[in-house]
Amino acid sequence: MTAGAPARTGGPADLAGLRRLAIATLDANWEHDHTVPSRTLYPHQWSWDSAFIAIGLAQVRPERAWRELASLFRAQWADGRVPHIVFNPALRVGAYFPGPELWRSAIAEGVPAVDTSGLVQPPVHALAVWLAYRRAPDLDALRRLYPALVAQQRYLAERRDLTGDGLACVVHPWESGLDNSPAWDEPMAAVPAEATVMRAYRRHDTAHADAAHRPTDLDYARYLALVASYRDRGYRDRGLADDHPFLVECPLFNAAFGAAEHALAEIAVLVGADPGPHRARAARITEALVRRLYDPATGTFAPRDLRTDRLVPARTVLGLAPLILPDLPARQVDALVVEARSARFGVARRMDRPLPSHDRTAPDFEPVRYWRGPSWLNVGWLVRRGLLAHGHPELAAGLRRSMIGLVAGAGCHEYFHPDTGAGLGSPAFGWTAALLLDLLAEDAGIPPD
Ligand code: 9WN
Repeated sequence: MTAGAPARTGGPADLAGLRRLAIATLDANWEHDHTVPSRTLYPHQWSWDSAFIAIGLAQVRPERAWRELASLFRAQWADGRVPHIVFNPALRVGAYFPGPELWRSAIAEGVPAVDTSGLVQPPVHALAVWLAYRRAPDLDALRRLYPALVAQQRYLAERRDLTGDGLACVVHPWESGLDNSPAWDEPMAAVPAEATVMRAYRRHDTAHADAAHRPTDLDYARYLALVASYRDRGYRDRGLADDHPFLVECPLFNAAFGAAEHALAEIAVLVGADPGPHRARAARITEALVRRLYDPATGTFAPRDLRTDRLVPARTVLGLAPLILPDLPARQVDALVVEARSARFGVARRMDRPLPSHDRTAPDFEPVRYWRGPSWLNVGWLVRRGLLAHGHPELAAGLRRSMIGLVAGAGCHEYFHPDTGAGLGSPAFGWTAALLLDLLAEDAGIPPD
């Protein structure tokens, strides 16, 4: 098939069927107070997954959307961090690797009663809360979540801005959400680890997905070394710059950080708080992103490795994420639109192939390996929002058609082959279903379920 071919999604009947598939996927992944990203690969609750999922649930299961967010924020730490995994205590040991016995969150201060990881993920939650509210207004839920969202931002601003430059840094590729992106190759090369370490563990992911579609054993050895480095300091952030081997300012993470302040300004008005400080912080984050992560030589954004103080050379889809900032200056918007339309990413009114996660002209582009080439709906959804925000409705429409076409062709897969559109990873993935519902909702005339 040609991925994204509009023919697959031509009639309202097709769209109604897709909508039913997405709802069934979310229903099947619902677990008492949250949605698992995947029953097999990721059976616990994940932070940015829950945010994307709530956006879709707000369309069809509004009460669940608010429960999803409430359960995630119940696991927020006293310092404001929202953990990237909230472990379900009912699951057997080994249901996911690395499980709670490796994270040992209870050793840290100010942790919730439930086991969690000690990392965070891109803070897309305030945006999700705002969008969920617009679809399914619940002022009490908004009032409860507002202080938690403010604390989440405060954690990032006060504990993760290691250089005082206005941006938050990530201390593990898992915090970026794009785990094995080529963007991390250079900073990860400095993390001491041997692939053979993995002989002592049993990876859970490769039992459920093709190993060729997943990160390598060397990647995992480094992931574990970074977890140990952070855990062994009790997940404290003070002093990270002295010896933690991975410290990076990521454009997607910081675009979400800025977009969160824009969303909080909207929410503040509704809950009777002052939106002014949120607007001021949003402006400072956008300014810092442009100053620190925009590369005029390439016309795109790139992560900055704080260990070398250099921008990483890989041109990945992370670089397009700042488009979601409504106050991104025209110069950077124009450059990112050129980048998005280039042969590297191929965004067009009529896209013949889906948006890849990495530059498809690069020698290290890998069409089936996770975040090193495949197409993912959450990133496409963010880029599409950015294109709409900056006055490019035709490109946004092309991207939307392409994403709907992927699910029409292959189902609610976790990721997709960026040439053929074949489904990869989990076949029943939460955010794919949820964000599809959000994309479909904009089409008038879809029959109700
Ligand atoms: C590690 C749950 C998560 C997503 C991430 C995605 C993947 C985990 C893994 O799955 O990461 O956090 O085990 O590979 O990369 O973005 O949140 O869907």
